Parts: sequence; C-alpha cells; structure tokens
Amino acid sequence: MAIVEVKVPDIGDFKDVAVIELLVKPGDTVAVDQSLITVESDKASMEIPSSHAGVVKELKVAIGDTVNEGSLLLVLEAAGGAAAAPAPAPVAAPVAAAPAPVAAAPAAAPAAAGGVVEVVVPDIGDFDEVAVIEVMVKPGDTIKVEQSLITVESDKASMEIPSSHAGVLKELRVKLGDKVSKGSLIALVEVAGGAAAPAAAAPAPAAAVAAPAPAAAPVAQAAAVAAPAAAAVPAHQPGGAPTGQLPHASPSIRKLARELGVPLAEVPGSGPKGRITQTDVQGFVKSVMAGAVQTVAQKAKAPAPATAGGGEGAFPGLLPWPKVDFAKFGPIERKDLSRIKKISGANLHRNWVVIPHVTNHDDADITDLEAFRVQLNKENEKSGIKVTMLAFMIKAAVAALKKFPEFNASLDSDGSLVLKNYFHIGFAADTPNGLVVPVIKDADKKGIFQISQEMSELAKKARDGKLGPADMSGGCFSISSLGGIGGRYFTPIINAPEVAIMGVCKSAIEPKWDGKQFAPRLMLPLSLSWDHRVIDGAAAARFNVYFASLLADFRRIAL
Ligand code: CAO
Repeated sequence: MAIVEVKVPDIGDFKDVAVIELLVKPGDTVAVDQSLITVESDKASMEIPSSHAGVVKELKVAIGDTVNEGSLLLVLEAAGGAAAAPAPAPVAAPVAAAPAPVAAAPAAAPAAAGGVVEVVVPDIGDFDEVAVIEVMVKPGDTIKVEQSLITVESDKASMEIPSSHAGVLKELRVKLGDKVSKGSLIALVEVAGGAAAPAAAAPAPAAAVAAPAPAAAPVAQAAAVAAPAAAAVPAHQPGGAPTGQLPHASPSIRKLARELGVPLAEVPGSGPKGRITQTDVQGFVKSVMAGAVQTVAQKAKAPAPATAGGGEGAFPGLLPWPKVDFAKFGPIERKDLSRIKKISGANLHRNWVVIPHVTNHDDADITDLEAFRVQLNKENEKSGIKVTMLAFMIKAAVAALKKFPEFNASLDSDGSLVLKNYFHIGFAADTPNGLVVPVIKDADKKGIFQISQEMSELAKKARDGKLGPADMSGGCFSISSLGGIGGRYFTPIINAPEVAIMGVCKSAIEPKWDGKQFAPRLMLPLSLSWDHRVIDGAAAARFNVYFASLLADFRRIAL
C-alpha cells in the first residue's frame, strides 16, 4: 500500500479559491476522478477530483481554507499498492473540473463600432458539450458587458457565461438543454454605440433590429469573454444575491437531486452563502418521507380542505418536526395513537390551522336552573333518566341558533355560506380511546328528558366504541362540557364545518352583587369559539349573553 498525496491540480487562473464543501472523509474509499472537495471562486464553482484510487487516510483541508494549484488536499492509501511514487505536484489527473483560463476574446469587431455581434461561448477549458441549464436573458433585454447570459453545467462544475458586449439582445441562439462548446453561438447582440458602424445608418437601434443586418454591417464574431477574469462566474454571486433562478448547489448535488427527484429550489441550504449540501438534500428527503414537509408539487396535489376559503395552506419557512432521541434523556416506551385519536387529531389539526378562531368567555348564573334540575331529578328518580346541565344547554343552544342564524351555518367549498334550518347539536364525549362528538338530531323537536336519555345512550355507545358514522354526522353546533371534571375556561376547537362551539367548565358558587349586597350565585363558565370568517365579535358576544340569559332564566326559552 502506497501513501499518495493528492494535491490541487492545474486550475487555470484560479487562485486562492475557497473550499466550500468536503465530499469525502477519512476512511472513505475513492475512485480516480471522484470529486473530493468543491471550491468556489468569484468566477465558478468546481469540484476537484482525485488523481488516485484508494482509501482516504487524512484530510488536509477544511471548509473555509483557500487553496491554489499544488495545495495538499488529502493523503490517500493508494489501491493495490500501485502508483507507489508520490503523485507529482501538480497532480496530473484530468482536470475536467477546472475551467481553463479563457483566451482573450478574438473579437472581430470592436463593440464600440455599433452593429450586431455574435456572442459565442469562450474557451472554457476542457469543457465540451456542456448543458445549458439556465437562460438568464431574453430578446429585447438590454445587457451589460460581463452580464451573465446563460449557465452551463458539466458533471463537475457550473458556470455562468457572461456577455462580451453591451447592447440589446436581438436573438437567443440557445435554449435550455442545448449542449454547447467553445465557439457555440449564444446570442446576437446589437451593440450600443458608435455612429461609425454601418448599422448606424439605421437611425435607432430599433430600426437596426428590424432590418436584416446589411452586408455592409458585418456581424462581428466575438468571443463572449473579453478577459479571462470574466470567463465564468459562479451560479450565484458571493454575498448571497443569486444572479439567476438556480439554487446554489454544486453539480454533483444537482445530479443527486435530479436522481432523487428532489426539487432543489425548495431545499434550504446550510452551506456557506446558503449553498445546498448533500446533507441538506438528504435531510429534505427525510422530512418529506416523514410527512413533516411537503414539496410544492405535493401541496398542489393535496385536496382542498373541507372548509372553504382555507386554501391548501403553505407555510413558508416552516421547520421540520424536531427529531429528538428521547432515550438519551431517560427511559421511554412507545405506543401507537388510537385509531380515534389519529382521525380526530387530523381533523382537529386541520380545523385549528384553517379556521381563524376567536374565543369569548362569559358566565351564566345557573343558580335557579340547577335547583330546578335537582328537583327534576328527584321527581323522576324512578324513570332512570338523569338530567344534567348539558341537556339544558342543548336546548339553550337551539334557541340561540334560531336567534343568531349565522351560527347555524357552514362555509361551503365554493365559498358560499350554507344556512341550516335544522338543529342537530353535537356534544364532545370523552372515551378511553379518545374524543368523539355524537350528535343529537333535531334537538329543537325534543324535550329535556328525551335529550338526556339520548345523550346517555350515545355517551355509552361512545365509551363502548360502538358509535357509527350516522351518530356523529350532520351536526350544526357543538358543546364541549368539562363541567363534570373541572377547570374554569378553555378554548375549544371548532368542529368543522360548523362555525362555532360552546365550551363549558365546572360551575362554582361566587359572590355576585345584586344591587344591594353580594349574594352567593352558582356561576357556569362559558367559552364560545367562533369562526371569524363568518361571525363577528359583536355577534359572538351577543350570542354568549343570550345563551347565558336563557340558562339564568329558562322561562325565556319559551318566548
Ligand atoms: N358544573 C358542575 N357540575 C357539572 C357540570 C358543570 N358544568 N356538568 C356536569 N356536572 C356534574 C353532573 O351534574 C354530574 O354530577 P352528579 O354525578 O353529582 O350528578 C357530574 O358532573 C358528571 O356529569 P357527566 O359528565 O357524567 O354528565 P354530563 O351530561 O355533564 O356530560 C359527557 C356527559 C358525555 C359530555 C361527559 O361525560 C364527557 O364526556 N365530558 C367530556 C367532554 C370532553 O372531553 N370535552 C373536551 C373536548 S376538547 O378536548
């Protein structure tokens, strides 16, 4: 096994170029010509290939280092013991990566003379038949000298080809996907300037564009590059201001992205100047697979949410879900969410994200109603039907929906508001497997006892996991009561496509001023969440006040 030093080969005019990416690490087996590092100058980015095959023993450069021809990159244990002699410096490997310095433009006609010039691909070193991956100008554009016209990409480097002349672009002679080499015609440019040129016979550039180039106005053939320094600029300028639409990534990363079908433009780059690295591409793929991120194409295919007006909902800059190794911090166990939790969770998530929720809190004085309820239950002990406050609230909800019809509504998928003339009230039921919302149908036509009985049957069915879809569909408005448990107020999530939900907590005796003195009153905390696309705050406050007044004096329900 021979130890070989791999150095930066002849990279033309490029001096002090920064190492922006390490593509191998100690222990990696590399092949001849395999890219080892990516360097970037202010003219191009390129990958430096290995001159030898073998196993990387030691890296001699780090990200941020600057290198030149002959700089030591790494130490390699050469495969098979061949190439025993240390590689001559500079390494004689084929330097496909390095654009050779571009020869001075053999401009046949000086730009200053005016007229139409052909802008061609300059000497770009070993590059031959490189693909045009971006066209940055269009006919009619006024361009400057050295303004980038196209981006070309080989398997080792990408570079922008600048214009050799200033003027108005008359005609593009390349398109995306074309293969170009030194001398390929990129564009015809009507150069700014000089009255001396025969084309100046045409009084204005526009006329010159319209007229076929007269024989007397020779189309000057000029290399695209006037000076070596302008040969090729990086696909994105240093400082982060992209010159084109392409994401900032090396050719090998572009290739990887193409192979994986990754939309590179959607991958956040973590490298210097936002450059996209292999890790970024891999991380993006993982996030998409885990469902934490959707590509633009996936979002476009996603069905619109059931509620109208929400749109598909894109969240620019949304971070992927944090990936934490919890076992690092202590013992853990894993279990699957129940089927109900998975279904209700997805619905709650959509509703929470899509609906602009607002919650109004209020209190209802239920002192008299509670006394009535207790009395009622005493009188009907034998019936086996127990009346809870929830049954009264369902009747109060029906009356409030009648008074405020926009609460008994749904936004349809075409954006119209559907107003309902029926009164089906859902109630949230806590079950061992999760939350479900059975619905009391036609609550307006039912009395307190019938509602209480249906509620207890539906609640039992819910706990036994026996509710069918019919038991849970068609709701107009929901009530979520935590009164049997405790708490003061909360912010219930609207059960779409409904537009409001009443959350109720545990009633408590509170001192209330009756005009003369404080009196102990049983107060029920109310939390009404409503969809601000349909309901205004004033209407919500009125709904709450009315609802509370019904509970305070249930006789009002007959009015
Ligand atoms: N204030 C004080 N006490 C209340 C009350 C309130 N607002 N509401 C109910 N209570 C009392 C009842 O009177 C009953 O008392 P007794 O046992 O002394 O008679 C006790 O609390 C238990 O009532 P309950 O909860 O069994 O009956 P209910 O009709 O009020 O509720 C049901 C039925 C199915 C809605 C309820 O059991 C339930 O599942 N609640 C949870 C709903 C939920 O999870 N909501 C959250 C959704 S958001 O995640």
